[in-house]
Amino acid sequence: MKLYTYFRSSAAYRVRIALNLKGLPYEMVSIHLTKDGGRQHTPEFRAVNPQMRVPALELSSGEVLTQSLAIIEYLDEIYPEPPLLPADALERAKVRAIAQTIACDIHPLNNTSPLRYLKRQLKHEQADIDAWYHHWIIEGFTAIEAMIAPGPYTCGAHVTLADICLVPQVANARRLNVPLDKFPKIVVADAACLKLPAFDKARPENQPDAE
Ligand SMILES: N[C@@H](CCC(=O)N[C@@H](CS)C(=O)NCC(=O)O)C(=O)O
Repeated sequence: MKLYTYFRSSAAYRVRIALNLKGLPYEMVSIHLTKDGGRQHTPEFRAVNPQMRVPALELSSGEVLTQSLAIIEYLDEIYPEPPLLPADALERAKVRAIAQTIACDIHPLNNTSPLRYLKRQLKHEQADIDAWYHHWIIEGFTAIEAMIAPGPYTCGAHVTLADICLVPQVANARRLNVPLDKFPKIVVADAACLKLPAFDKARPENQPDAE
């Protein structure tokens, strides 16, 4: 499989973790999201993903999957071990609720394109944009802190899709100096995950394209 990725992309980070947890080999193609105005906009990459975003996962059949959660759920269905979603429907809904709080409610507001739009089109100052970034992470993390089950991981004793989404979002928060002292359960779950080789190998700083 071929993963179109970028070291700093938290959505690609999610897929790297899932592939590592499943023990699946993959080749990485780095798409630099800022150089030359963003190489995700080249015609070559647009042919891979019409949305011009990473991640995209090219399967050995040549089929290309996009959207990190769709990719991860596909991998979980085709390669069921270890499972990334609980067998119980209620527990599964709780895992998806945390994953979607991050992937649907926090991350889209702090993503490269909306931030670029705030700056270039709406002419906001960098300080306002940073405040916006902090605000949506703090609001989302406040909800997640109340949703976290007794650990060590976000939803209990097993790593799930919720952890796969949480760890990259915490990395973004740290990179932008969002204070995490009000989120002790998030910090503990993040630390537990990062002790696992599958998470550690997927960290931005451990990628071949890291800067
Ligand atoms: N919902 C998508 C988000 C994908 C996404 O927005 N990726 C970002 C990097 S984290 C990107 O490629 N941004 C490029 C851009 O916005 O131009 C997913 O989960 O895969």
